[in-house]
Amino acid sequence: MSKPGPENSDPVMQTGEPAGAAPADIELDKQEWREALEDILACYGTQGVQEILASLGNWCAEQQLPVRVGNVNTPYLNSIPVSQQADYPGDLELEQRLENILRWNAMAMVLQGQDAGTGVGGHIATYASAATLMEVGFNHFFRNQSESYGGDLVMLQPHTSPGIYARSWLEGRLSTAQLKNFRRELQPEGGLTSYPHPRSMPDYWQVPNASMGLSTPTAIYQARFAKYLENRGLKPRRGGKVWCFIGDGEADEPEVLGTINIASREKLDNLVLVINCNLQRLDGPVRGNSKIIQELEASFTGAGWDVIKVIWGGGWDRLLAADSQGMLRQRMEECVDGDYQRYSVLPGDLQREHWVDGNPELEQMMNALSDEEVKQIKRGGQDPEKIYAAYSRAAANIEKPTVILIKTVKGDGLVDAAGSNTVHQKKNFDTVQRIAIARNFGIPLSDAEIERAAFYRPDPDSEEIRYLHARREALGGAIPERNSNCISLAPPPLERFASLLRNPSNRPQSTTMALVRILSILMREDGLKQYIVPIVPDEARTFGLEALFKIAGIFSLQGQHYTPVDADTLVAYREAEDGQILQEGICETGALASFLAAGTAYSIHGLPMIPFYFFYSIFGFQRVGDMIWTCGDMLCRGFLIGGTAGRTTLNGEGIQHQDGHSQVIANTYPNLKSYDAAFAYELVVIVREGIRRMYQQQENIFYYLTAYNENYVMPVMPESEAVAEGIIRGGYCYSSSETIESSQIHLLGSGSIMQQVLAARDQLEALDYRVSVWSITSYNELYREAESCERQARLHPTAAAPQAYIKAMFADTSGVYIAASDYMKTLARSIAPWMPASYQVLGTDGYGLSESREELRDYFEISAEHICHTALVQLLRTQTKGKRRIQSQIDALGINPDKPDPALR
Ligand SMILES: Cc1ncc(C[n+]2csc(CCOP(=O)(O)OP(=O)(O)O)c2C)c(N)n1
Ligand SMILES: [Mg+2]
Repeated sequence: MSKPGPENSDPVMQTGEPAGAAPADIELDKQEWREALEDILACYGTQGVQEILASLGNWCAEQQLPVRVGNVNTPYLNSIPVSQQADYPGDLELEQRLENILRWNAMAMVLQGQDAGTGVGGHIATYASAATLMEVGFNHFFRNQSESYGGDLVMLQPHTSPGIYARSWLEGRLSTAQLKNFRRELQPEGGLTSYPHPRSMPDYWQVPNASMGLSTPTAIYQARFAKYLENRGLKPRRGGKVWCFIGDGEADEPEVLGTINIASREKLDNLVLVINCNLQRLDGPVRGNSKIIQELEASFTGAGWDVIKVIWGGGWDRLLAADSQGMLRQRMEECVDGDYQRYSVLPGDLQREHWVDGNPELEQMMNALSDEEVKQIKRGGQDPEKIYAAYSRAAANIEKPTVILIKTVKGDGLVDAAGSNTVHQKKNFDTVQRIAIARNFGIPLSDAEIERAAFYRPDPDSEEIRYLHARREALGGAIPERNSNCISLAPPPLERFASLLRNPSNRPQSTTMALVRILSILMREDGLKQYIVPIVPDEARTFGLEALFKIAGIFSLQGQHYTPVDADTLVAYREAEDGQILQEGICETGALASFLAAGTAYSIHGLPMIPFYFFYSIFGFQRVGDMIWTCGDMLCRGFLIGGTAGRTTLNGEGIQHQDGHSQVIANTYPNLKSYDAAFAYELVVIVREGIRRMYQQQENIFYYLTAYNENYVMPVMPESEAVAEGIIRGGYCYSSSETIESSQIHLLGSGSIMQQVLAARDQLEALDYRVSVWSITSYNELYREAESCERQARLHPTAAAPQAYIKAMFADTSGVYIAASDYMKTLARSIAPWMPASYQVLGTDGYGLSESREELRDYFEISAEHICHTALVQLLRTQTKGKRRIQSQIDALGINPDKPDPALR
C-alpha cells in the first residue's frame, strides 16, 4: 500500500515537543488528512483505512506518545447513515395506529387498577418509551420456531409488560378479565403477573425478568448454549436469535457489563441486545452530566461488540445534511443528557433557544423549522424507520454480538408527564389528562369511556387487527409463548451404581468424589449421556473433575488453537468445539446463567439437558442467590452441587470460604430440594430420584446437594426398602446398638459430621449406653413435610390429623435426641416442634476461621466429644437415677465450660 500521506511534516518529529498550532492551521491539516483517508478508502476500502490507522497507532506507540489512535466513540449521530438505511417494509401509518391503541390499553390497565383502589400499582412510562422499539420487532423481526427456523427468544424490559399484555389481548390470546386483573393473580377469572414470570404464567412467559441486570447474562448464556447444542449435534443449525431489551439505568448493574466479554469472545452473532436509552432511571437522569449512549458505546466497542446507535429521528436528517460547517453536530456533542432530558419537556420556542445557544449560524439553520416542528422532531427510538434499519443490520450480523443503543423519551406520549423525573412512578392521570392522552393517540372512545380508562379493541375485521394477525402469522405465530414439550428420560437402574452402593475396594473417599463417580456413570449411560452438562467455575481440580477434561472436552466455540502444556497426560486440558463441559472461569454469575440455560433447554429447545453445576458452596446462594431465584422462577431443572461444603470440613480456608449456612438459605427457595448427604449410596438414591422427578415426571423442581472433601470409608447400602424412602424423605435409622425402641440415646447426623456422630456412638456404647444413629439427609425436606401436615391439621381441625414423617420416624422411641451437622443450628432446629422435648442441636454458628478440621470441630462444638457431652448432659437432665455416674462421665470428657462462644466471635 503506497498512498501519499499529508504533505506537511509533523512538528513532533522535528522537535520532539508538541508545537502549538494556530486553530486555522490545524483545521487545514485535519482536512488534508481526511482527504488522504478518503483516497485510501476509495482505493482499498474499509480494510485499507483500518490498516493505515493501525500503522499510525503503532508509530505513536514506538514514539512512546501517550496518544491512542482510533477512538472508542463515534460522533453522537446515528451509526447508519441515511444512504444505507434499509427501506421500511411495513405500513407505517397502520402500525402507528396499532401502536397508539397498545399505548392506550397498556396505560388503561394500570389506570383501571388505580381506579379500583386495590393499590397494586403498575408502570406506564417504560412502555411508553419502548413501544416503537417493540412494535418494530413484533411486526418485522421476532420469529417463532418453524421447520426451517430455530426460533427467536425475546426478552423484554420487565416494566413494559402492560404493553406486551395489551398486544396479546388485541391478538385475542388474553381475556378482558385477565387484562383487568393485571397484578391480581388470585382472581378467579384469571389475572396477570406484574412482570415476566414463567412460574406464574407457564404457557406465556419464557424468561423471568424483574430483577434489574440479570436478563443480560441470561441472554448471553442462552445464546451461547444454543451454539453449544448445535455444536454437539443436539440441535439443528437453523438460526434463531436471542433479542434482549434492557433499560439504560439497568446497564449500571455489574451483571450487565460484567458479562459482555464472553459474547464477543464466543462470537455470538445470534445475540442482539437493545438498550432503551430514555436517559432516565427511577429517580432521575441516568447520566445527567454526560451521555449514557456514548459511555455504553465505549464499553461495548471495547468488549468487541458491534455497536449501532439510533439517536436521531428522520426529522433531523434534513438539518444534518445542511450542517456543512458541523455546527449542529458540535452542539449535539456538547449537550449532556441532563440537557436532552430538559429539551424533551420544553416547548418548541424554548427548545430552539437552547439548541441555538446564541450561535447565529445555528439559528439560521434552525429557522428552517417552525416552533411546532422543532417540538415534533423525534429521537431515534420514536422513528420506526431508524429502528428498522438498526434491527436489519443486527439481524444480518455475523461473527459478532450486536448492541443497539436507542435514544427514546421516558413516558413518551403521556402529556405533562413525559420526560419528568417522576414519570417512572406515575400511575394515575386525571380526567382532563386522560382525555388529552387518548385524543392524542386517536382512540375513538367516548369521554365517559376514556374517563374510566376503558380498553379499546377495534373490530376483528378492522384493518388494524387484520394487519396485526397477518404480521405475526408471517413471522410464525404469537410471542411470547412458552412450551414444555420434551421427551422423558428415566434414571439408570440402581445396579448401574453398584460400585458406589457396595464400595468393594473399601477405599476412603469423599462425597464429592462419589458425586464425580455418579456423574461419570451418567456420562456413559446410553440414552442419557448426551444430555449431561457438567459446569464448573474454574474449580474442576478442586472437585476432582479434571479427569473429565480429556474424555468429554471443554466446550469452546473456537476449538483449541494451541497444544496444551499437559497434552501428553491423561488429564490434558482439552478444549473442543463439541466439548461437553462448560468451564466458566471465575464467574459464578456466568456459570449460573449456563446452568439456567441448560436447565431450561427442555422448554426453550425441547431438549432434556441435565446440568450438574459444581461450585464452592459458599459462592452459591450468598453470591448469586438472585440468579438461583431466577432458576426457580424459570422452572429450571438440574443439580446444583455445593462442593467443599461445611464450616469445619473445609479446613484452613477461613471466613470467606467455610460455608455453614448455604443449606439454611436453600430452604428459602420453595421448589428447591436440598440434601446434605453423608454417604455415597445416599447420593446415588437422591440423584436417581432427581432424574426421575425432573426428567421422567417432568416436575418443576431442582436440587441442591452439599458435597464434602473429607475422605472416609463409605458403608454398604442397607437392603431395606425403607432406607431408600427415608433418604428421599429426609432421614432414616442408620444403626442401632440393639433396637430402636430400646435406645436411650438418638444421634442425628448429616454430611461429614456423621463421622463425628459415629465416633460419639462408639464412645457412648463403650459407656454401656444403647444408641441409635439417624442419618438426616435433609432437614429442609423434613421441615417442609411437617409444616404441610401442620397446615392440613389447622385447616381440618376435626379430621384425623396427618402424622408428619419426622414424628413417625421417632414414634416408638424414647430417651434423648442430639443432632449435629456442619451447618448452623437453625437448620436442625427447624424440626424441633415435632421432636421430643429433650432434642438438642449442635451446629456451626459463627464465622469460619483458618484451622485444622479437628480444632474447628472442637471450636464449633460439633466434635465426637461435644456430641457425647451433650447426650450425657441431656441424660443428666432427664433421668432420675444414676446421676452421679453420668456426671463423672461428663467430667471425664474434659470439655472446657468457659470456652468462648464461636457464634459471638
Ligand atoms: C435489582 C433491582 N434493583 C432495583 C429495582 C427497582 N427498579 C425497577 S425499575 C427501576 C429503574 C429502571 O430504569 P431503566 O433501567 O433505565 O428502565 P426504564 O424504565 O427507564 O426504561 C428500578 C431502580 C429492580 N427492579 N431490580
Ligand atoms: Mg431508562
